Amino acid sequence: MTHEVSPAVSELLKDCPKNWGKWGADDEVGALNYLGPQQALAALGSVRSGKVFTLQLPMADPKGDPVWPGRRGAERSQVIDEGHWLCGKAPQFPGGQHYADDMISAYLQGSTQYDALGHVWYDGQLYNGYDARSTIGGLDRASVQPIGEKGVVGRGVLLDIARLRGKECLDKGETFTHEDLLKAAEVQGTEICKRDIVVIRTGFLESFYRLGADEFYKDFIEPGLTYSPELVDWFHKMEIPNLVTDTIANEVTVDPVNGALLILHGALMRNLGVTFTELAGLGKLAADCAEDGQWDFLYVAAPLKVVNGTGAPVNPVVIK
Ligand code: UVW
Repeated sequence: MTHEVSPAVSELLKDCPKNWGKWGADDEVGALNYLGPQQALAALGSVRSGKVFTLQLPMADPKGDPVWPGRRGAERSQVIDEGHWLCGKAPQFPGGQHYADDMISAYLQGSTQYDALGHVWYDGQLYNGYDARSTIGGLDRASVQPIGEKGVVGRGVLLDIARLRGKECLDKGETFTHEDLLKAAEVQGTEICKRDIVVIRTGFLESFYRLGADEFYKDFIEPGLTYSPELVDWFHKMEIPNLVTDTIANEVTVDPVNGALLILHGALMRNLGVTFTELAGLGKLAADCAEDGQWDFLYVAAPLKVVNGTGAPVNPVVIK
């Protein structure tokens, strides 16, 4: 469906619930406040076999990383290596050891990452009501640094929507709702509990590696969750602290009903303070969950503490 003029997100979300002020006027981590020592200890109950999974996609792959169109994948460049000694250009250190150094140039949203709560806004206000002018030159409020300081530890639950629909990967623009999340949980024989870290697999990023970049970016529109007031109420009522998906933006790119771009960034991130973890690699974890029938786990993550950053790379760790 095409929409020549979509209504403003502020109009669409005018009755949307907000968590602004709930954790104080200076809060910068939003719904992560739902995760405390009690949730960390309870999540240990989901550790049964000791199997460990890491969710970061490869970064700075010379063959290319999946990124939002217009961004570039991370680029790594070598600064010094044995070649420098071989051609006599390297420093000679006492003791004679050699070393390698390199550097990286990367969009902070260009790899598996946490978005800062101030990453996306409308109506001149960020999460918690902070003035959008506080983003100029770097996020003075609701940057990724406080998320890195706090860390994220809780019970995660994987909901495999691709599997639910009997597909390797959802189609471009294919949508689903919280009702589908509940259905996936039921079919998987698991439960979504209050304050769970919700991890959703669509299979979409796996298609980048399977089909290649040309096919992945052709008519680019990601599959994902689609907006409804009921979905927002569900996230609110369930006190979901963190939404993790194997897509670049955690929601369908363009809402098929109202035509707005990334409206859940406004409804969940800006208004409810739900943290977004994007570009997660979920293939191995999903295969293992399907095999042993255990879809819940201990989830541990902390993005890099980039001062004033709009997001930061992360390699979440899951223990089953
Ligand atoms: C955009 O900013 C487009 O999305 P993301 O949250 O994926 O970085």
